Amino acid sequence: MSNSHLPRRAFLGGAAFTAVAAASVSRVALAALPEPVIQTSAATAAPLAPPNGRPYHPVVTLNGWTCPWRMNNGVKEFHLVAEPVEREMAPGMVARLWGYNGQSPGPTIEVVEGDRVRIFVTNKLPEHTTIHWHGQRLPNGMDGVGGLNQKQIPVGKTYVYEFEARRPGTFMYHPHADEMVQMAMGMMGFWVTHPKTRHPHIADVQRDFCFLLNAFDIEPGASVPKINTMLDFNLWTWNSRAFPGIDSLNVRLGDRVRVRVGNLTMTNHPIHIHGHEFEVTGTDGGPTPPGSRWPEVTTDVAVGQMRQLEFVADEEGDWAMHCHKSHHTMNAMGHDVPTLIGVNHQGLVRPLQRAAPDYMVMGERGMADMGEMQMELPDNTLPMMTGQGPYGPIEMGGMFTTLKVRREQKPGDHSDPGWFQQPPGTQAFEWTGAPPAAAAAPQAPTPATVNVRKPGAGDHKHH
Ligand SMILES: [Cu+2]
Repeated sequence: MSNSHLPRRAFLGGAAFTAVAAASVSRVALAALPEPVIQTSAATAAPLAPPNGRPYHPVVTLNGWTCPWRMNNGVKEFHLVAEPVEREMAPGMVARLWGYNGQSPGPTIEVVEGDRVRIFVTNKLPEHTTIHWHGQRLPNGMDGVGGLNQKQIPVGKTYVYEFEARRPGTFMYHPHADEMVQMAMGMMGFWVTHPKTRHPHIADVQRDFCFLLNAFDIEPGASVPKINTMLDFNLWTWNSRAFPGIDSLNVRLGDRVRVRVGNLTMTNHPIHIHGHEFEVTGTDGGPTPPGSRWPEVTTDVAVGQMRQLEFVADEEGDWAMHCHKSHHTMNAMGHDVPTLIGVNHQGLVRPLQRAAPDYMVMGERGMADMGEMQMELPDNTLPMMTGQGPYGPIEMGGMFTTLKVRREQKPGDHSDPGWFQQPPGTQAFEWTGAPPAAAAAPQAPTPATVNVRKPGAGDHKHH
C-alpha cells in the first residue's frame, strides 16, 4: 500500500507540529513514511521477536499481532493507519468496525524502556481522529487529546507522534477525538514497554499474553455497532473476539505466565482464572512492589485500567478463564429473553402457536438447552452460548476462553494442544449406587411461596 499521495506538508507543516519538527524530528527522517503493515487475519500471530533494537521476551496478543517497525537513526518507527475494517468476531460473524491496519484492535506496539518511538498515524476514516497513548509519560503535545494537545488529524492526513518510552509497563492506545463513536466502533490497541535491564519488580516469564476488554452493540443480523449504547452491549469481547472465537492461552507446565489486560469498555470486568492463584504484578502505574501483592483467583479490572496477572502454571489441564459477570459470557440474543424458569406453559403453547406459528418456549427449565439447540438465527449472528467441548456444549459466549497447561507443550510453542485427557480417576463421574437419603426426599415448597412447578423429565414436548 502506498501513501506517496499524501502531501509532505501533512506531517511537516502546521502549527501543531512546529515544535516537534524543530525540536527533534529531522525532515530527512520524515521524507519517507514506513510502509504500513496490514493484517487481514483474526488469528493469534506468533510473537514478534525483536529483529533490531534491544532484545526482550515478546508478548503474544490474543487474536492479534504486533506492529512491525523499522529503525531509523536509533528511532523505532511505526505506521498506524486508522481505517474502516472487517473483523471476524467468531466464526460465522463479521463486524464492520473501525480500527488500525486492517483489524480491531490495532496491532500491539512493543518497545523497550528508553526507546525513542516515532509513530506515523494516517487517517483513512471518514472523519478526523487522534491517538492518545493511555498511561504514558510523554511531552504534553504528544498526549493526543484533540483540541487540547493538538489539532485533530484531518481525513486523509498523516500526523507524527514522537516520544521516549520512559517507563516499563502495560499501556493502551485509543482516539481522543469523537471518542464515543470511535471507541464504540473498535478503535484501540495495546502497548507494552519492556524494562531495559533487570527490574526488581518485574519477573522473567516464559509466557506473556495481552488483550483488551471491549464491547459492542450489534443487533442480531446486523454488522455495524450501534454507537450510542452506553450500558446494554450485547457482544462482550476480548480483542474484538467473542467465545468460541477467542483463542486459548497455551502454556507449558511450570511456566511463569503473565497476562496483561486493559479495559476499554464502560463497565468493570472481574477476570477469573480457574485452577491457579495469581498475583497482580502490575497496574496502570507500572509494576507493583512484591510486598503489596496478594494471591487471588479473580481480579476486577475497572474502566480505563490495565492489570498484569502472574502465576506459575503448575496444574495440567484445560482451565476456564473468563469475566465473572455471567452476562459477559454470552453473546447476542440472550439479554432480552424473558425469565420463564418455573413457568408452566402447559396448555398455553398450542393456542399461542395458532396465533403466532413461530412461537416457541425457551427457558422453562433454564436456558442450557440453547447451547445444543440449532435455533435459526439471523445471518451474521452468534448463538447466545456455544462452543463445543470434548464432553458437550460449553454453554458460553463473550468473554470466555481456556488456559491450556500441558507437560508436553514445547517452550515457546503457542499452538493449541487440543483437549486435555484427564488421567483415569481424576474426573467427576456419575454415582450409580443407591441414592443417598438426603437426595431422595427433596424438601416440599412451603405454602407461602408462589406455586412453581418443579420441572420433571419428559413433560416438555412442545418444540
Ligand atoms: Cu465482564
